Amino acid sequence: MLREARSVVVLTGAGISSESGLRTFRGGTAASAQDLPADMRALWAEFDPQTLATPEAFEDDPDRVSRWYDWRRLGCLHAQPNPGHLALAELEKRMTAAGRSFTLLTQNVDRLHQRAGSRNVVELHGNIIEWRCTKTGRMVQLGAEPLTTFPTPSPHAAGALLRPNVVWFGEMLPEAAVLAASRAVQSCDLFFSIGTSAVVYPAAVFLHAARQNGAGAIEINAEATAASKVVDVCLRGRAGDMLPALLQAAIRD
Ligand code: BJW
Repeated sequence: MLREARSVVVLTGAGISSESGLRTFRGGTAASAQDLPADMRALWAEFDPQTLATPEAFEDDPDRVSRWYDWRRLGCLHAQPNPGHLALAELEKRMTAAGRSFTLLTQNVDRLHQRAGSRNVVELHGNIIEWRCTKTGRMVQLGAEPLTTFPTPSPHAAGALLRPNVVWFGEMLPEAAVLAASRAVQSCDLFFSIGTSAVVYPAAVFLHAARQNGAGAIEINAEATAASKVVDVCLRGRAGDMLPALLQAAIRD
């Protein structure tokens, strides 16, 4: 299917970054849970994305939520792209060189795809590396050091705070990202769902839209998910094993 595809869309989720040591949202444990500071370990243990990753949680307790996101921001900066990320970047390079189309939709906020060399990346849920002013929306580039004041005052407006430039539950996805994703999905003939539980909307809709347009679909996941029954093929295993193998098979003459 991959050898014949003219236009590929890949949707990735937290599972592809788990082999870089970043935790997934639903199920599983941190690759290095024992290394976590005690307060962060406690937060992960009780972490429910639907209650903590919300504007309401930030309003209720900006100190706790900012600390949590700053700690995760540093984790993302220190993490390295793994063979799954690298294989997708290589696949994009080869497909575009051959005049074919490749679009990577990611729900991940960690920027590991870009660091692996992927170019045509659509960030559906923003990113954790940049933070923005709660009043003006202006972006602030943070350094590699931990923030020192929580909650963090915005330099752009008196009384305003900095928040991570991610999409929380109940918030709209960036319009440009949704538009770019919808366009790519409309014209793709092969869709991959990789390392995502496929339960968060509207990202989860893209697989169904691609199927309705007649695209083939492949899932790569360690476990069965909401996407498994919708795809043509389930490749059950780790993305960091499956993707390099798939790349090799696809480019074989
Ligand atoms: C491996 C592996 C390995 C492990 N190899 N695989 C009812 C119906 C429909 C929609 C809604 C509804 N009620 C509410 C909604 C809307 C809501 C939603 O979808 N809720 C559902 C939970 C029901 N969505 C929203 O609110 C979105 N906005 C929106 O809809 O706007 C319109 C609107 C506004 C107001 C009201 C209503 C509508 C926004 C969603 C934002 C999601 N944000 C988060 C947090 C980002 C910031 C942060 O990082 O903290 O995004 S939540 C979290 O989930 C994060 C992820 O991107 C997202 C998806 O998770 P993902 O990536 O799939 O990870 P996991 O952990 O779930 O799965 C990992 C998978 O990897 C597993 O399957 C493993 O098996 C696998 N795996 N290791 C391969 N090595």
